[in-house]
Amino acid sequence: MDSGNKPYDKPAGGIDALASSVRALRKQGILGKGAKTMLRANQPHGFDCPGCAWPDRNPHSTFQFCENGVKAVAAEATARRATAAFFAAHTVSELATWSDMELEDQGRLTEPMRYDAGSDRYLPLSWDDAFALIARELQALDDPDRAIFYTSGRTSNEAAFLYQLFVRQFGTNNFPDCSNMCHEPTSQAMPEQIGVGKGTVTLADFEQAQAIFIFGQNPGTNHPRMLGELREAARRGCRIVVFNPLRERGLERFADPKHPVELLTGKGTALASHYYTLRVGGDLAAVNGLIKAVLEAGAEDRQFIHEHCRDFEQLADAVSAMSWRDIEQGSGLTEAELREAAQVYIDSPATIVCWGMGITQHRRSVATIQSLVNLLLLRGNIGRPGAGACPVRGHSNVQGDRTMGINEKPAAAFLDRLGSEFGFEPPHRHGHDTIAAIEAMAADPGTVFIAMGGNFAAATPDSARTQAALRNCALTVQISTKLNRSHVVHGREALILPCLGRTEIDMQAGGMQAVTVEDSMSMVHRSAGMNPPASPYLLSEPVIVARMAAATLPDSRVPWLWLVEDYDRIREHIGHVVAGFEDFNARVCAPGGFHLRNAARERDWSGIGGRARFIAHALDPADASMPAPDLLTLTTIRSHDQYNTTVYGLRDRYRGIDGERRVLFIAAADLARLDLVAGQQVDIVSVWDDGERVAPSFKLVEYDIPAGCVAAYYPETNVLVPLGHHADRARTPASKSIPVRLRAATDAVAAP
Ligand SMILES: Nc1nc2c(c(=O)[nH]1)N[C@H]1C(S)=C(S)[C@@H](COP(=O)(O)OP(=O)(O)OC[C@H]3O[C@@H](n4cnc5c(=O)[nH]c(N)nc54)[C@H](O)[C@@H]3O)O[C@H]1N2
Ligand SMILES: Nc1nc2c(c(=O)[nH]1)N[C@H]1C(S)=C(S)[C@@H](COP(=O)(O)OP(=O)(O)OC[C@H]3O[C@@H](n4cnc5c(=O)[nH]c(N)nc54)[C@H](O)[C@@H]3O)O[C@H]1N2
Ligand SMILES: [Mo]
Repeated sequence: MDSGNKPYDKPAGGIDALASSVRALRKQGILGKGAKTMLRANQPHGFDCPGCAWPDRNPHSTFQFCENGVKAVAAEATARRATAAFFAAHTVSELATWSDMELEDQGRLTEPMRYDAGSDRYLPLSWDDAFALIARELQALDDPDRAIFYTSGRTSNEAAFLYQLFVRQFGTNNFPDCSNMCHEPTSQAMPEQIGVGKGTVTLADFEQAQAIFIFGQNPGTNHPRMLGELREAARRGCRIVVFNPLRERGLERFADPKHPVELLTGKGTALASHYYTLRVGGDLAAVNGLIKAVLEAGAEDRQFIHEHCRDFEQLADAVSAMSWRDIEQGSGLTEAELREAAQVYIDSPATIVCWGMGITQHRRSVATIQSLVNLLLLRGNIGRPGAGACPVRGHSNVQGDRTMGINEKPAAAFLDRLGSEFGFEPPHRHGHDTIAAIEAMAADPGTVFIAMGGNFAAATPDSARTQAALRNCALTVQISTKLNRSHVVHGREALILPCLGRTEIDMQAGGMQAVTVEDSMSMVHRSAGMNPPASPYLLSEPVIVARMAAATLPDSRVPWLWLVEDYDRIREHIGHVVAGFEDFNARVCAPGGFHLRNAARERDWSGIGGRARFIAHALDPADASMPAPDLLTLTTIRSHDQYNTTVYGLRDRYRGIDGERRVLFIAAADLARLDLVAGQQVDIVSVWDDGERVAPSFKLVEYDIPAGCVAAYYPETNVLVPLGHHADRARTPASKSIPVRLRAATDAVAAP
């Protein structure tokens, strides 16, 4: 292979993972202190790792080593600081030319800052002045729907609950959140079929599964602790079946750094027993191919279907109308491959199906997820030990934030309980999701945009349009731990409000506070930091929300400041409002916390009329899934050295990339067909009905990827994702299937 791309032939994990962790600690200046911090991650009296939403094993077990967990914690516990002196030394126009990595590398934010247009700099201001400014701008709006409140998924349950209460008392449901770009299609698809929008498995099921199917997920990078479960499963003979256009090293072979023999021999354990490199976007066809093969073999579980399901005939009819030719064309897999995978499914008495962003970020994602649930129901794999649906969430509390009411389309029953608990009438009009929020900001120069964490300017699609929309706002407020693009792409007025992170001590009048989070398998547990705050001026997220609310809503009867003296008081209210949280304070004290009830897991279908439902979906016509000859389908992925928009470094170890991020993975066949050579610089041009979007200067890297498909890192490629290109119904940006064309690079690398 060309241009510095050396395929990685060792197992994932192993010595290299340890070495990379040490490098991360050294880079953040916390090599000694960091080790102590790490030992408290995901421990009963420690903090919840901000890395991902994968659940913790036994809370009493020893520390679970996780390379990317170390990087996430180190990035927060860093010794570096972005102080007022730093902001005095750089204009915002200058900072806007820096890369995402350079911005985050400045370290933790230390005090509240306000944009000063005269000097084009951020200047310090007091917290009181910051809250007064927010209150003034919000109160000046003639309509509460002109304010937008974004949430990223690290926000704790307590902060999220207070935040949605504040915003609803203010009068809007404008709650775009990172879920809108992530597992929204999952939350749309599953309730219609099984009555719940969350995964139905726990870690105990991973111990009993006989087959685990993994669609569009890269746990070696994004959920490394999942590899430990897969390793155990593989060693006891469980089949692991992967559908992914890229051969991800972390799904093929893993050496657990905890196991000295694997570490020293460097051999590791083989994970995937079957690996299918389907076309990008080929999953809907592939899953229906599996269903067709199961039906043709007469291997459906008739008794389960008879007792528990409805609309089986519609599914059977729809699938029998699909031809194997269309399935092969749509999936890029052969009938024989799909029959082989279906046989693994048929032979397994208990199967888990996992999925990630490779499934959700497509136009037909809701249909694909409903097909995955159809596949599970077909053989009774919901509500059986060792079996079930496992959507693998991203941010460590993204699932909890939704549970707490961060939802632009809240259920009426939730609003009723919220209203009666606090004696007000919450708004019922649906609010803006992420895409609608961008459109609204672009259209209304008076918008107030407040972000609880995250990096809206970089994470969202159609970067040029989104950034123009942010610049159009009257006020942008970013509640953040570290400097990022959303601070340098701002409204006429702009505030940066620095907050405590997970690893830090949160001291309030009532003593040291813990918050709570919910993981991807619905375990709710406590998280308490133990490092001194990065700066004495930081406030906790709940306190920031309470003080915004107290300043903005002087007539509110909620005792905002009293509630945040002791977060037990917030949890008391959560227990009254949120179903499943009764007696919250007592139950969450159990080591490891408690599991939220999941009706589907108990085969209780009372919430959906007494039966689970098959929902059939037609395939796209063959010509729609096969793009025009010079068009390629671009999927945007994460490197091993990033956390979403936070770029830790330039090394994507398992894919053999080092020292750069502007690379485009492309098949040898496409290079030949398009008369291109590896190492050449190209501009990527996305093709859409409202004109071209260009991402300049990407280096071609020849890669084992199906012909017609290319891959590149996000967020650099978000400039290519048209705002109108999103999942049907769920409106998740279709950032894993962007129609693009390549042309020889016209320019040197442009600014970020
Ligand atoms: N270290 C680290 N951890 C993280 C994150 C991070 O950025 N870094 N992000 C967090 C967040 S918010 C999330 S949501 C998760 C994301 O975790 P993942 O869901 O793993 O997300 P991605 O890396 O975007 O893509 C997953 C996989 O989808 C494959 N893929 C691409 N297109 C297709 C397709 O059309 N079909 C199929 N079947 N596969 C496809 C890619 O090859 C890749 O292996 O991880 C969380 N954890
Ligand atoms: N093209 C493309 N676009 C995508 C994706 C993709 O795969 N492809 N993935 C999408 C997905 S799955 C997601 S979830 C979104 C992510 O979207 P976001 O959640 O908006 O983005 P992050 O990069 O996770 O946010 C990073 C910032 O969060 C702040 N932060 C970190 N910790 C804390 C904390 O404890 N409190 C507070 N208040 N702030 C904190 C820091 O300032 C940091 O700069 O991106 C989406 N965008
Ligand atoms: Mo995500």
